[in-house]
Amino acid sequence: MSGEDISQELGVSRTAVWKNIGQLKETGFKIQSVSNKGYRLTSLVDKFEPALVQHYLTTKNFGRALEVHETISSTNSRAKELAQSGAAHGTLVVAERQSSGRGRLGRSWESPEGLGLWMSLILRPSFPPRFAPRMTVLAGLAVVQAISRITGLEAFIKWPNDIIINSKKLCGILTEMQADPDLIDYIVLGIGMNVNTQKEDFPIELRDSATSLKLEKGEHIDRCKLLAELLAVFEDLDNRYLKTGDFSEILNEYKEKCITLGRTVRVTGPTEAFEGTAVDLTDDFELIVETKSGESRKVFSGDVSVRGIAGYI
Ligand code: BT5
Repeated sequence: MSGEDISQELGVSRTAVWKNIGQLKETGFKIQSVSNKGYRLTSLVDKFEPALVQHYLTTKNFGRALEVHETISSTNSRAKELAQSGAAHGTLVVAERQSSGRGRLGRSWESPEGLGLWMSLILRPSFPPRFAPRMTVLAGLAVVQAISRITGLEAFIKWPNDIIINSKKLCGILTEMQADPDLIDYIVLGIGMNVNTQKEDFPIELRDSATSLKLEKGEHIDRCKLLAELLAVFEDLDNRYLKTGDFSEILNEYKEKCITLGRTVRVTGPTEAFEGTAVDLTDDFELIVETKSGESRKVFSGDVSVRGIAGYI
């Protein structure tokens, strides 16, 4: 496109076009300039460039307030700070790299630069705190649906919060909440997804248990498009739940994608460990496990390993 056409279309001077093209190139967009012809965009920047993310966004609230970091300790920690100081429902924090990404129970989350989706969304739902796990359900389903739409890959959920492809961990979800006994102040929903990670980018101890979209699909994935799709699907699910107030249908969709059900599991709780078969989920998102002696037990915390899936030792 010629500089003249761009300046006319946008109603700005040729100098402004030239300056902005220079800035875009510095950001990482690949733009060829051919004298007397114009500019050609040959590739987009492989970064969470706010303008690019906004360009793809179709949501009303999710991601409309956006903070992007090159490096941050943890997007969840940053989102909690923002939420404490009043950030709105739907505010999003994204980073290219986390220096101390967090998993559950004090574990760490590998978040190498430019290869993943490390994000935290601030939510201020109006339901009571005991329903907070429902957000994890919505998030898990949203991740699975967004992956399917962007890559065509079928992902599954390991209860409560791991996303699995080919028996390996692709993504983890960390839900944190600040609440009074009967009112949620905020939920920070952290999602960590390996997107363009190659095998050698993972630390040795994760190479057999972790995977990425690129490893599974065999091609580079546009992280900005993936982010926008994920937010769109997530907001849709959230609206659907808000509108109907009916969670059972959504929980049924989750169950269909839940790889834990019907399998042998090992539950490691704070005080004891036992094995059994995972048979169902309750409406409160507890896992029902039938032990070998025929006892039916509800699990709502603790770690559950699934035989045959990443992490079962
Ligand atoms: C989780 O914890 O799976 C939740 C991870 C949430 C990460 C996101 S990133 C954005 C936001 N900001 C944060 O600081 N956190 C959230 P958990 O179920 O505890 O799993 C942690 C375990 O997964 C570790 O002990 C490793 O074994 C494994 N692991 C660590 N990094 C991994 C990675 N990149 N891919 C696959 N597995 C990983």
